[in-house]
Amino acid sequence: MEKIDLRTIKEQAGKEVEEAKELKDLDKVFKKYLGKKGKLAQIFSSLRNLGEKERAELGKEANRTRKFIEKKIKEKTPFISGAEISVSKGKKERFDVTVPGKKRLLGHLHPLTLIKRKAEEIFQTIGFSVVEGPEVENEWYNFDALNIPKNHPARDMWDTFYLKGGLLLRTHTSPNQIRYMEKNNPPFRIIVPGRIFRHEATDASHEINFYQLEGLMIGKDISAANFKAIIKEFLSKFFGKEIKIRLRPSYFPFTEPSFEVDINCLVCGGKGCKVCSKTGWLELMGAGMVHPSVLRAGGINPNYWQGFAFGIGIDRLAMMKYKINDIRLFYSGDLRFLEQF
Ligand code: YSA
Repeated sequence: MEKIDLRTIKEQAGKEVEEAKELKDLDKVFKKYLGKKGKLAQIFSSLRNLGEKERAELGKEANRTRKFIEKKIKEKTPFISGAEISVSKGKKERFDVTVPGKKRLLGHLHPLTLIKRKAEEIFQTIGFSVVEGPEVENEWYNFDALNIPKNHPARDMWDTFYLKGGLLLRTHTSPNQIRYMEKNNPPFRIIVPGRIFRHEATDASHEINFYQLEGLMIGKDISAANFKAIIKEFLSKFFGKEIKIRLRPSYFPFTEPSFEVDINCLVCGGKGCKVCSKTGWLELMGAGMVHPSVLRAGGINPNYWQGFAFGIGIDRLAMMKYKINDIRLFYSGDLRFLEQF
């Protein structure tokens, strides 16, 4: 008889705990079954009227029931109190003004973005407009229009990622020379910063994905001397001091003459390190006087107009500015590195 009572008590208490919606409901269940005058207390007090064996048996069972109900109430409490707190939020939430505040962590721009913006700012002060172009290009803009016809060995200068449908990931920012010339009449001076892609081996100064800043200035009698003056002006403003550079004759199908500009390595001060391949110089940009075929491809008459173009490696500019000895650090996602800028 008593055993059946205990089973019923267990079932009822369990059900009532389940159905409890507020803490005061749980409190009621507690009092009803586990309180001083609760159902279990009555059973415990009835034990004294029983024989030894029966008392031991029923006592054990009553203890198990008590533990069961206590556990149920304990498990349910956090669910109800959590809900009650969130319901009461806004209505009666109080702030303890003496609790120390949590420091807000502010993000910041990536070093390459900082360098890109700085370069844009300086070129704008010299009268250049900032233009953008697509990262996915076609062969016409990336190669043909730049005087690099199909099967021309010069295409191998750029290790290209080809996509489906005759498209590719641009291997330089130079396609934007054509895109801009098609839609604008000279004279003009523009820069086009952007991300580019090359399928090549990486090392301390080479990445497969990096950033360039294209420059193009077209006018009546723009010369290589103008190019040199502008680049020197840009570099001295960018680094805040006179910078040693050297122009080397080079070859690009889209410029004639062509040259490359090296900067005296600022990571090692020109002594030689892994960034400058122990030469003391780092190649910073390719440049030259725009080839007449390129002007024609852009719809500009080379008999009236001429100018220069250049492509600066933004990553290398950043390496020189911040004295970074490995380009791959920029793409490592390592916060210990990035937090320093
Ligand atoms: C040349 C003549 C022009 O009229 C206009 C632009 C140019 C530049 C040409 N389009 C070009 O891409 N030349 S380049 O292959 O020598 O790259 C230009 C610059 O990008 C390099 O001087 C270097 O600073 C950077 N660069 C090249 N490969 C790189 C790289 N930076 C990081 N990783 C790489 N793998």
